[in-house]
Amino acid sequence: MVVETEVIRREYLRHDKKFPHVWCPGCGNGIVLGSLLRAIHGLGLPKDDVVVVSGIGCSSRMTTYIDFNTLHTTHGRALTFATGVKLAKPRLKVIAVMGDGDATAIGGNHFIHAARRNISITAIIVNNSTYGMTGGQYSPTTPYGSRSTTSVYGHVEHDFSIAELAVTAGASFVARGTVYHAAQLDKLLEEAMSKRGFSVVEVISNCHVQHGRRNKLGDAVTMITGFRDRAVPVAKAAKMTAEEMQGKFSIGVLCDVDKPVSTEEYERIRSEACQLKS
Ligand SMILES: Cc1ncc(C[n+]2csc(CCOP(=O)(O)OP(=O)(O)O)c2C)c(N)n1
Ligand code: SF4
Repeated sequence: MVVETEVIRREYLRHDKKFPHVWCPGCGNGIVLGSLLRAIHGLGLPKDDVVVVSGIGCSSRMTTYIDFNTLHTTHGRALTFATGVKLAKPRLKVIAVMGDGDATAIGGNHFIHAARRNISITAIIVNNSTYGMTGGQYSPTTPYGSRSTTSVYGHVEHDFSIAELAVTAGASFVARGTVYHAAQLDKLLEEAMSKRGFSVVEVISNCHVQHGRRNKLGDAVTMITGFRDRAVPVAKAAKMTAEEMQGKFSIGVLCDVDKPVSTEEYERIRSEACQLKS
């Protein structure tokens, strides 16, 4: 395991160029980064075949540190850039890393339509319930009643579930993990990256500096172990009542279906059109 970690560190990090990183000590983004690298390594994907695209936010800084083909793009537009890359080079493994604000507030429509289109991209959404980078404003996943810099007396809007939105919008594979369950997260990311079609992994993570501090949720360790206590495996959650699930969330695979994939459909139409022309 130590050797493996050393290999991953040496092989996949741009350690000469981009460290030290910008993340606060204890931020879950580091755990997600580790999981992403272990999953890519585990699948044996050649580095040149991997494209990682991100938007803007603390989590989106991930592309700066990793040695693949990377695109650090504009806020809310990671999936639009990723879609362009995938359409131009369908054989590449395209992964988009986003925060909850990036993916589901400013980028919300792009997220819904990437799922509906079922394009073969893996979306990793680091859900820390806040806009971490810009100082802790509320996002679509900030819980009702929570304090943030834009809801100092308690948030009056209701949060939604990113994973359930992805299922409804038509993604082929949807899973939810947490930064506490790192080994499970490695596996979920491997499954998502192996899937044809749009795959989504929502990762429940901690921003103890912005969301945690304002809501007295404790330090990084307290928040991360809190995920252990609140997470319920999907199969068990299905048998629990809404009251029993109060304050909890399910983890594991929420949806895994096979259906036509837009990149393949697009290739078919393209070759049919080329034949008609010749
Ligand atoms: C068009 C645009 N609007 C707003 C911003 C400012 N901005 C940068 S990061 C960010 C929020 C990031 O939050 P999230 O996506 O949840 O990621 P986190 O930092 O929590 O990982 C915002 C609003 C921007 N860069 N561009
Ligand atoms: S502000 Fe929050 S999300 Fe950003 S690096 Fe710090 S702990 Fe992580």
